Amino acid sequence: MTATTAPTLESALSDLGATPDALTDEQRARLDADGFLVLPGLFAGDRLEALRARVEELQRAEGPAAGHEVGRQTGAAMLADLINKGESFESVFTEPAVLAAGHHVVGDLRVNSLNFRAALPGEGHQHLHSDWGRPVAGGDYHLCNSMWLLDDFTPDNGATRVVPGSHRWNRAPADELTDPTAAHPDERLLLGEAGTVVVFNAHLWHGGTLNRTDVPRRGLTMSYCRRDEPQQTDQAAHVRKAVYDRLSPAARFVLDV
Ligand SMILES: O=C(O)CCC(=O)C(=O)O
Repeated sequence: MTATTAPTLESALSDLGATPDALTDEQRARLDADGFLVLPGLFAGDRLEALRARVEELQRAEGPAAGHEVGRQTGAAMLADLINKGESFESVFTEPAVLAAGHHVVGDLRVNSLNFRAALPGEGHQHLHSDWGRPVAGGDYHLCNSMWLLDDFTPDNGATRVVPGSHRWNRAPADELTDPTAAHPDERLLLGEAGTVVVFNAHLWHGGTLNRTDVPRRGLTMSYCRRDEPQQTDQAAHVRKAVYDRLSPAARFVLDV
């Protein structure tokens, strides 16, 4: 009988292709300095179409309850617990470059959650915030997020804004800003074509902006947390048998199921 070896973080990342060469040194340096990294065309083509189609099906099926697992937001359409809601989402949390970036930011990681947010026409503006509730010092990061652009993000349709470098400030926007809804002098809009992924250190100050068009601006948020932190979606509690059975040992390790 052959004994199977339980995956380790290193073996899981390696099996999934999230090896050191999944990112260049320059990309890692940019993620460190700016707090975000744009990866154009990462899932353009059939993958993009499959994800859009599944999101549209789920929105029809879930109706007004959609997003209830993580709490609904005014001005936005939400979906949550997506890893359990379609096979096309399984290649999102195992995407080598994004996983490698998550590992670079938080070290020993597991999936935090995979959700969907669409800024609705005429709405969607958010406070500048960090996804981690409190400032951290010395690069002790707990959370890395990524925005998967299901539509082009344009200056008009509610693209995410970020304040480059703010993840290194060890300050919370709510404590620093008189009006966290106002434009920040250093903010930048994350613009790109559908099929782009923007990985961002979730300690970076960021937020959705107002969608001035008449169609929703859609994106998936795929986040990883440190392995010793609670997940936004408790994957072991939620994972469906069909999903578990399909996943490789390495993917199960990253999901922590
Ligand atoms: O959808 C976006 O542009 C950003 C969403 C976000 O930052 C959030 O909901 O915390």
